[in-house]
Amino acid sequence: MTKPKALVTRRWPEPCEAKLQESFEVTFNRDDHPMTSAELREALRDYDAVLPTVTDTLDAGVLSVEPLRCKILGNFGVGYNHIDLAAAKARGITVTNTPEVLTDCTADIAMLLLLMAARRASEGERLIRSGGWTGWSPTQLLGTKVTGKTLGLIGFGRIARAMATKAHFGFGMPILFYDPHPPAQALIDPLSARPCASLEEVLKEADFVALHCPGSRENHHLIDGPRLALMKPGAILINTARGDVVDNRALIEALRNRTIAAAGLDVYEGEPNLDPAFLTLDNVALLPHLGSATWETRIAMGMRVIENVTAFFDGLTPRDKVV
Ligand code: 8YV
Repeated sequence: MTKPKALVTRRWPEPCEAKLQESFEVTFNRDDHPMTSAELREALRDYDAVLPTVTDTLDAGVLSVEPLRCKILGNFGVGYNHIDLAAAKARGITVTNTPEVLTDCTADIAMLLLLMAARRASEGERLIRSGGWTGWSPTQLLGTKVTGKTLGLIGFGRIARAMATKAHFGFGMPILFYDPHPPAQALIDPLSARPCASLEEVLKEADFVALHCPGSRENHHLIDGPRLALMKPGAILINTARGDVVDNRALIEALRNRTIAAAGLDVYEGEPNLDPAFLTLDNVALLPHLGSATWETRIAMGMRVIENVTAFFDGLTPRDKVV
């Protein structure tokens, strides 16, 4: 039997690339460049399966290609805001993602950013690297205590709950959350987490606010200027979800005017071209979309994509079918 043809849009860890080749005739993007719309359109014409990542914009225009050969988009990642699901569905293309395997590592990055922003870690490292550190002093780089402070979560899915577990049991943090589709009570109770009736309630009450909602049209600029203004003056915002969940200009203003104390960001509007004003602010910790970036997790993500596309070509419903 001939193997289905698959295109991997970006380089994967080697064990995943090797495994994929066992069952597919695979083309790799050897130099790992982000693919253009034209390349993606060509891929949809030439391959049975296209295995994209967050850097591939598969919008209605790209998905309108004729003739269409692609039958499945096996996304390497849990978020699929870069794929127009309605357009994929209309073209009869199955879409899968990779939930669960990146939950802990993404929550770890959210916790890392929380600690970095609260304890001014980036500023400290910059001071040392610049050669400007003249020694310890009682008032140098004073930050905000983390232990015992209240953590507010926007969205209470898997990653938010993993973050809550680390914060609550590791740092004694009481947990608040807002989620229009909350999980089962049995998942809330062990964390002693308090559901809030509105997003605004979380913003007003929490010392740290971490965003864990999906990137989507509905959540575009969910955190805007008026909502940032509701946060406590000493509060810190953490975003490991998607850049456009936050109005980045409004956040820059809030950080500049110290309406909030600080932020920790892993994702940006228009990334990798983040607003240069972020680079002028000391009270923001910046990471380059590292949420799931561990060997263990990236290998597990690749293997999960392989599991999904293999099931699909075996005539089964893939475990992580989105549409
Ligand atoms: C991925 C992520 O690395 O899975 C997601 O949604 O944001 C990241 O952890 C990236 O999206 C890969 O496509």
